[in-house]
Amino acid sequence: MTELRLGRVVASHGRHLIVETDDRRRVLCHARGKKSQAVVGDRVRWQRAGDEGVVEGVEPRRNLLFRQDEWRTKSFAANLDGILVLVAGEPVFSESQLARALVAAEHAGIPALIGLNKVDLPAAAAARARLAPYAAMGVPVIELALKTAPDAARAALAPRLRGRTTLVLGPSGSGKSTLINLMVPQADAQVGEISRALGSGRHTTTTTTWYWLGDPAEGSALIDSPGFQQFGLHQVPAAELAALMPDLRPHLGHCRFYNCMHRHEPGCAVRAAVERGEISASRYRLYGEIFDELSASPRW
Ligand SMILES: Nc1nc2c(ncn2[C@@H]2O[C@H](COP(=O)(O)OP(=O)(O)OP(=O)(O)O)[C@@H](O)[C@H]2O)c(=O)[nH]1
Ligand SMILES: [Mg+2]
Ligand SMILES: [Zn+2]
Repeated sequence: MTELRLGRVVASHGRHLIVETDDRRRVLCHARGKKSQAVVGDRVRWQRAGDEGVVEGVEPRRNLLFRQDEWRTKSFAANLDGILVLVAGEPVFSESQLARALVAAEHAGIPALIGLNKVDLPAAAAARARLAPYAAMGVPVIELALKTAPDAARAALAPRLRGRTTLVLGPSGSGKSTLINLMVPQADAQVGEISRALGSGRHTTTTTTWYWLGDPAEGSALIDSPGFQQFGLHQVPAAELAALMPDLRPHLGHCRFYNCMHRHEPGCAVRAAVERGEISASRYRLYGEIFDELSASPRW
């Protein structure tokens, strides 16, 4: 038996993985067993099998960002230092998706940052207003015009990304590819190499991809992921949801009933805070929407 080596998963596509060795060589690997458990960002043990490799095991993870509906779990990436949710005024972003991504990040213990892109467009004003509750609850919101003011955008992003592994999430059209191309001059080359190895097309939007920002020794990386329509949060028990929302959290423990779910109960400190304007109506509405989803019994 050949020896097991350590590597990092830098792309995944179905059962195929690209593993990067510590001396930066990339090897197409297959996962042992029925289903690949490894995701981008994982450290894995693998061994050679001809020109290719077989992943034999996944090292323990620091964290894992995933979404979960009633039936399926979909992992984004592992061992992250941060998540950058990129949104824009045009196309108008779904606040529900944004809120859900932030709850998932909080649940996984990963700090999140919001990038408001396309601030050159008139629609930015409305988007900025919709993001005000997020800025107020302590999520950094950085304004970007990735296409029309790239130098300023790079300067705003660079210190946030330095020395960290950051997953970029966001709806289609928000500017994720524009961001990757701005921050990673070798992006085309890196993605071309991966596409060739996976035998997939040039625009592999179904693939999650790791990009080094500059010299890998500096440890800065961006992970590009495909967009998503649904963002299920079934990994979160309904009763824990409020504690994962930083604007609701300070009011917990002040309700009349110790087991208050902050929906219709009298003497609810969360609803009182909504009435005083300390929690925004949109955030409380999203709390209710997600809470109801998590507390409903599974459909058959
Ligand atoms: N006005 C304006 N347009 C921008 C800006 N940044 C990106 N765009 C444009 O927005 C469109 C979408 O950008 P992409 O980078 O392809 O968006 P994406 O998030 O990768 O989209 P998907 O690949 O579909 O998920 C392109 O036409 C960009 O040129 C900006 O700062 N201002
Ligand atoms: Mg794109
Ligand atoms: Zn309450």
